[in-house]
Amino acid sequence: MGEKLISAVAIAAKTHPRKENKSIQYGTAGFRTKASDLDHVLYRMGLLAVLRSKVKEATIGVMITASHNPEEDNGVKLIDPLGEMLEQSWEAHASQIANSSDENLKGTLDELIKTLNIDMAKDAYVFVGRDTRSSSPALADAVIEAVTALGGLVQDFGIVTTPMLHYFVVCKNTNGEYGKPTPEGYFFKLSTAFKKLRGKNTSNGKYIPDISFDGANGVGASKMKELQACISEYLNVKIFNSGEGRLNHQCGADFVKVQQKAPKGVPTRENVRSVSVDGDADRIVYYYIDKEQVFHLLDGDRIATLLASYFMELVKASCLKLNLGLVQTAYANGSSTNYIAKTLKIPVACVPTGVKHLHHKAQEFDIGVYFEANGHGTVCVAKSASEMIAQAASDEKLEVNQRESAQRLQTLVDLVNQTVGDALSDMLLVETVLHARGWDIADWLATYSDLPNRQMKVTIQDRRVIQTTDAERQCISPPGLQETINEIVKMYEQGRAFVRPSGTEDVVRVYAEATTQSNADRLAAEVARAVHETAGGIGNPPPV
Ligand code: G16
Repeated sequence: MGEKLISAVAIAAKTHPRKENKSIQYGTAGFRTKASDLDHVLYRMGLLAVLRSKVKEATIGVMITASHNPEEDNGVKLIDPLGEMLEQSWEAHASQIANSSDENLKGTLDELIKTLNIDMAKDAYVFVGRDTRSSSPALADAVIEAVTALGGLVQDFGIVTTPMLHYFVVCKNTNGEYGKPTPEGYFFKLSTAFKKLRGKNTSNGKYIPDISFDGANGVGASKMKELQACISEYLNVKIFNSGEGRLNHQCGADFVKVQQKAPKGVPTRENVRSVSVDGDADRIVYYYIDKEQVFHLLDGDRIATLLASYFMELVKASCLKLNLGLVQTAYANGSSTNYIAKTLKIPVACVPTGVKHLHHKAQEFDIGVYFEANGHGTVCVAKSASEMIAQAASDEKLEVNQRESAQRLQTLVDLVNQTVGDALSDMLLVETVLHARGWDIADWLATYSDLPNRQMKVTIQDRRVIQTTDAERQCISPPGLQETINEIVKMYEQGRAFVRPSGTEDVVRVYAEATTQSNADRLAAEVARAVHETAGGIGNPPPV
């Protein structure tokens, strides 16, 4: 086995050398940077995936994508055995291996193998998937070469959405209990649950089974086509931005959420529910244009509240003693948090950005609904809760209504990709709830009113100088910045603002909300200027 490691490291230096002395960190969602800087990182992540697989004695996933970032970027995230994001303690190992010099790589790996007591004689299995970026095939090859060099077995799924790969990994490691680890298995599971929940009536009340789908010119579009083939009699999906334009360029979930406008490439159809997904289809936002041509966004907060309220309704109707909670980040609109706590009366928690944080918090509940405002989220159902639901669903002694509610809840759980946010599964969940309630999109919007908000980006010399605490709501470095933000925020009615370094782009993000759009815009601009002045801004300060 030692020989395999020696030759794998030799291949690293010869074929996948670390060309520059640039440091890179495993961030919010793995490594992300210019694709041209990633070859050595991907090869090394192939090596790490083998080590992880040996430690966990399970299949590990490697997804090559830069999701919402522009086409020229790329990235990689590792997927743990139950389809979750890589365990946090291993992020440090990943960064250490990625940043090691070619000469030190063998020493770094030896050290890790020794410290973690990894039995190199164990087998290793790695699933690989990639998005549609032109740089992705070569990066996938680098991963595959590394896994093979270390004696691991690879299954290459080619172009898939990120959540599909997460799903394959959990299916494989639970011996099919969660479903079949194939694209067909994935589409079958989702479409079967969706059709069962919908029944024969595709319309209901104000609900019309017609939707526009913005695929961000990425993998989401082709996978939506495959899903559509299974559900076409139940939902009419018109697909746009399916690869004819540039990936994520003026389209996709991130563009629609941040710019608060409709994407390019999707014809306006008044009052029609429309969705935008991102470059690897793990995020989704809804929007529509009303007859006055006003754009309305229904983001991750809206999806969270809709799903949580429906799950709660079914839990109550089936008389199950299950605790349900909702997890958000600082980006959640203040109105949504109020609505959850005061109207829905559901416990709500706030954690730092990154689905890994939300996912773990959500697992503390029997049913944990989590969503980032940007549309990234899902529902986690504890094993014990699933068992209770299944038991109630088949309990002949229960009243019919109680039992049927439990049956519906059980099928709803089947429609969820519990491993990670999944744009396709989330869309079918939202469509299920709207259909069940007989709602059109305006009814959904009417549940509460968002506070106007604005997001901005500031480029500074080194974004690591910005450090935060309290789920990123308070800035503790550089000194004095939080005090300045507090002074600015005080001037705005219901004003709220925070800053944080992005984990996927080389920028500092600024979020602000207030009672009017012009105030939210001005508040964001003033805070952005404070960041620029205090934290080493590059270029001209943002205009206020
Ligand atoms: C990733 C993460 C999300 C996060 C987003 C932005 O999304 O998975 O949890 O909200 O990046 O992160 P940041 O503000 O740190 O750049 P995606 O869709 O790009 O994988």
